[in-house]
Amino acid sequence: MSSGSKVNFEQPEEEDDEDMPEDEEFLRRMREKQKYGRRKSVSAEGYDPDKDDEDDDAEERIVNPKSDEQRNRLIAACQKVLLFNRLDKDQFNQVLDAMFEHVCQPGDSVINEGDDGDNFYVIESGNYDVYKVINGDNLKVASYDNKGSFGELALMYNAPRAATVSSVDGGTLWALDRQTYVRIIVRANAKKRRMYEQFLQNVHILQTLEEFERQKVADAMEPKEFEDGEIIIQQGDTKLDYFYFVMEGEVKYVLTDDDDVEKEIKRDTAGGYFGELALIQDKPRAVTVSSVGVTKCGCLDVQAFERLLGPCKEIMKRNVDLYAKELEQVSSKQPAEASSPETSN
Ligand code: 1OR
Repeated sequence: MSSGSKVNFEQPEEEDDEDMPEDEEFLRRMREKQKYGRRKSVSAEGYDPDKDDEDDDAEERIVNPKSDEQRNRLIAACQKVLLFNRLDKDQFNQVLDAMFEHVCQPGDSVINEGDDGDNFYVIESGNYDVYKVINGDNLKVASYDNKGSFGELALMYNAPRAATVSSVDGGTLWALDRQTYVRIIVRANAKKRRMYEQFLQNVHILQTLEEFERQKVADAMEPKEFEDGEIIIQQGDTKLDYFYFVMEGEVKYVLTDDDDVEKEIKRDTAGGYFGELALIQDKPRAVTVSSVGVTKCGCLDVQAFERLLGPCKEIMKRNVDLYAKELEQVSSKQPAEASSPETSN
């Protein structure tokens, strides 16, 4: 555990079998654990993401007992974590079993830059600031506000902690140990990485990135599927959460003017991207983006966008002028050219 952090390994409360009939798998594991006395052991493992899935069963499973109340809070916090979306039910349950509560006091540093990675953290509550030493100065580079997760980089890339993360006002985190993270998340990620890498190779703005940088974008991308007509981004929204690539299907951009008249600006298909403008300019969303038919997108959260697409931002900024022209055209009621950002295929 990182120095300076206060960790609460919450003790299990007395559990009555009748109270949790829905979680039989959990109980079965608990009984098995008691029967065979299996202990957790955390090793400085290397990992092979392409290892056969059958090997998975041979590996030690970590179970940190929890009360019903804790498990419910844990599930609620984890439901918002995109990284967990691609896990099947069994994998997700194994992750839930292994996670443990980590209560922070104000000012605690949960992660220290340069340390070895021990855990991945999901935020249940509290604000957390991220600091990084840049040119000798310890600068605040990001913050998390009562949601999100952090600490994946050191575990994913077997690297020292890239930044320091500390609790501002105290709060509750859920920690997942390195061994389980590598065994389940990194392995599940390998399949996704291959899928996204192929797609990203053909995305024009990413051509300036090195291959390993593209790989990191692939790792950070999460799939989101939208039904026909579903609103992906709402004009005026100040919640700047994600940046999107269109992977399959089509999206349309609609501007609602001051008289509440809606005007379609343009459409984008596979290879196009959207959502960067508000993130770059730190302004409310400029138009509404919705799906035309079922549309599959890959998205990056705002931290990953900042961290990984920094080198591409200059190219994206060029589109700001293009957007302004498109909006101008629409506002002056001239039909918009079928132009799209230079990144779209
Ligand atoms: P980690 O395992 O390296 C520190 O431990 C965590 O802070 C890291 O994983 C990320 O989850 C999280 N650069 C590096 N790490 C960041 C950053 C970041 N933001 C959050 N983390 N930024 C780039 C700074 C030049 C800030 C991006 C907004």
